[in-house]
Amino acid sequence: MVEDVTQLYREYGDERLPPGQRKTDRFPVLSKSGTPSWTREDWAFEVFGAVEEPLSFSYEEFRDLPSVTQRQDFHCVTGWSKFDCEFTGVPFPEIAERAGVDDDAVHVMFHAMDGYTTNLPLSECDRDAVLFVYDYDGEELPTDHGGPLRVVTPHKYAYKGAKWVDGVEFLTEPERGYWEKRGYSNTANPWNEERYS
Ligand SMILES: Nc1nc2c(c(=O)[nH]1)N[C@H]1C(S)=C(S)[C@@H](COP(=O)(O)O)O[C@H]1N2
Ligand SMILES: [Mo]
Repeated sequence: MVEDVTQLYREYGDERLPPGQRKTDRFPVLSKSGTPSWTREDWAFEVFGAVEEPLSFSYEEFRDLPSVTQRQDFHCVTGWSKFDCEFTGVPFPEIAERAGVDDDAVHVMFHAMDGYTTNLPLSECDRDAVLFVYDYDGEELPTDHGGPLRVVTPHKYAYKGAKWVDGVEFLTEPERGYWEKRGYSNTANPWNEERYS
């Protein structure tokens, strides 16, 4: 079953297409430094920081977690939006619950295999539309788009969704990720055009 979450824009604005964006039917690839290489055998996904129980998953273990398939929109800060992406993966709250997030955790840092990081307040990522994605349109997520595993954040510009994610860290203080330190908005709400800080 595919769950349609393309209506979440109603929380933020009147139009599905955020201001200053144009719709594309392609799915461009955007990466700070190319696609990292990895092997299925060595790949592991770690949950750590302010949690009761740090977790580690192999690719197969991750795929065995309860998953959902959602239809979502994708908004890049450089001005393109792609509607109706079909993503399959594990919702953020499923992971947070398994790790048991400490009461004093307020923030999250996502870590990726290319050295990329990105951050969000816990309250803004602990929602069902924030997915750890391994399949796109019913096929394994292409490596250029972040396979084996990436994050998607349909309520934020797409730089909040780390491709090649291999770690999620719970923090007791806010911190800034790769682009957030280099001039992109820390908050990244597309309907408010929060592009730069
Ligand atoms: N690990 C990692 N994740 C990343 C990036 C990156 O350079 N490295 N770029 C971000 C940016 S700016 C965008 S727009 C999207 C692009 O995703 P796509 O290449 O699948 O379109 O990934 C985001 N996640
Ligand atoms: Mo981007």
